[in-house]
Amino acid sequence: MTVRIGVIGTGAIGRDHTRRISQVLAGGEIVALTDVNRTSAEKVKAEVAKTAEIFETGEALIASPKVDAVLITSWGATHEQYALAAIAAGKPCFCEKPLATTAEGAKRIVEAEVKHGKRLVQVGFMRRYDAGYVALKQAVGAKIGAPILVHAAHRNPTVPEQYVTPMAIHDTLIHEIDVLRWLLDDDYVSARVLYPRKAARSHAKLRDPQIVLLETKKGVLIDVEIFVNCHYGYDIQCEIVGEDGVAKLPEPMAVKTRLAATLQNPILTDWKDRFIDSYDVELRDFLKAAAGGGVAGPSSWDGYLAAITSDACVAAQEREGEPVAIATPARPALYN
Ligand code: NAI
Ligand code: ISE
Repeated sequence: MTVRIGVIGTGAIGRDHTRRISQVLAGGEIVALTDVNRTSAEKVKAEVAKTAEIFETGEALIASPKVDAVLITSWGATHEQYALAAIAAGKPCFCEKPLATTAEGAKRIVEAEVKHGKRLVQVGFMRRYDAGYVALKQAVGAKIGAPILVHAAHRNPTVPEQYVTPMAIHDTLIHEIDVLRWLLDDDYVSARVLYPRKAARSHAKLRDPQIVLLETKKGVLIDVEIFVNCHYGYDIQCEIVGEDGVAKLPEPMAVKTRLAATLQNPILTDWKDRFIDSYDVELRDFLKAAAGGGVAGPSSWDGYLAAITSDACVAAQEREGEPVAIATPARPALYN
């Protein structure tokens, strides 16, 4: 069966996922597009989805009988309204991270899905599909003994002007929040944020870089550096220290050169390239489950727990250095 897909938000990742479904993956067809900026939807239609119909609103796209399943790739603060509309329509939806920009918003999605009685939302936590993270998880389980410490870094070369301090958490750190909970099979109990001096490339509304310290129920201490104006590249690092050894996330494949008396190893600069395979695999998973009318992969529950932690980290940003407690609610049976 070919799943007929509608895409809400045709910016950077909406365009890339549209290209992926149209040109790379089997099992899906982009039949509908919408964006508050109609010109963007028209451009994406012309480039990678020639037969798609352009809808005036996300709600109209979700309601259309032409659309079997939905991709929500608009700005984070708009995800909740579309996820709720997709659940109300009984249609599977792939919602880019964050599920919602607050825990309250994410909770409303969980409650709607539980009421509906069936999972309909996959959250775009693509790192769970990344071959490097999957290998790291295997090493943590089988080789290095029980984890004690995690050192991680999330570095972007640059971010747009409208990127402000809390986005370092709900737009950027949200990836580590989810993938480390999954890697360690653990939950968070507290968060702290520390700031060094502000980097020269930052701006008035962005404290960059920053260090987030997370503590887990099993007693693991995690430090994550978030540096979104690091300039030199897109660099994701993760090292886990266990009882018996240390496991490190592999570097992306790159050709080393020996030139002009220098040994060089290139570093990627764009998240689209760094996780290109993981996006393919997560959407293949989505298309497969959506063909049967459901979803698999990271759930609304995962999105909700990430949002609870994200809210705590934003509060910790405002209380520099002070710990903020994180409580994990009881899991509804739907997500067992
Ligand atoms: P973007 O700004 O390039 O594109 C967002 C698009 O959504 C814009 O064209 C905008 O006009 C449109 N839009 C905004 N509000 C809308 C609404 N209410 N209805 C319809 N369209 C609307 O942003 P980008 O980078 O594509 O990010 C989009 C989402 O994807 C964000 O939630 C972001 O966190 C997530 N993302 C995930 C990545 C990952 O690695 N998984 C990578 C980049 C983005
Ligand atoms: C962006 O939205 C992403 O999800 C990227 O993976 C992340 O590195 C970046 O910081 C976010 O802004």
